Amino acid sequence: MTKTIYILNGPNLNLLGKRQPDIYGHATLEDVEALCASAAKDAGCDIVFCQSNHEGDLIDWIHEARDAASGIVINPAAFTHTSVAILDALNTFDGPVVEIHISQVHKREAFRHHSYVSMRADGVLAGFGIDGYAMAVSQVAKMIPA
Ligand code: CA2
Repeated sequence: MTKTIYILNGPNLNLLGKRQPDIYGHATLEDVEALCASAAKDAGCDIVFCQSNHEGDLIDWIHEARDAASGIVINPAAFTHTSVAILDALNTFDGPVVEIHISQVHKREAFRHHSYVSMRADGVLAGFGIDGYAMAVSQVAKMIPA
C-alpha cells in the first residue's frame, strides 16, 4: 500500500512569497506543496499538505497522522520555539518526523535557536530555503520502515 506523509506548516507560512522575501524567498506555499508532491512521487509516497495559524489544528493533524500517515514533515514556524503541546503530540506518533525551517534559524535571533520539536524530530533541516522541503520529504520517506 502507498505510504502517506503528512506535511504540516505553522503560522504565517500562508504568507510565503508575499512578505519578507529577503528571509523566506519569493516562492509561495502553493509552490512548496508542488515541490513536496514531486519529491513524494519520486519516493513512491502520497502527501497530505496542511497549513494553519492555530496550534490546535496542528495538534489535531498530528493525532490524525497517528493512523493515517507513515511519516511527518513539519515546519512548526513560530510554534517551534514555544509549543510543548506540539512536542507532546509528536511524541504520540510512532513514525519518523523531520523538522524543516526555510531560514537558517541559528543565524537569527537567540529566541529562534531553541526548538521543542527538535527533541522529537529524527532529522532537522534549516537554511536551504524551500528546497529543504523536498529534502525533508525524500529523507522521511527513506526512514519509513518497509
Ligand atoms: O525559517 C522557518 O521556516 C521558520 O520556521 C519560519 C517561521 C519562524 O518563526 C521560525 O523561527 C523559522 C516564521 C514563518 C513566517 O512566515 C512568513 C512568510 C512570509 C512572510 C511573513 C512570514
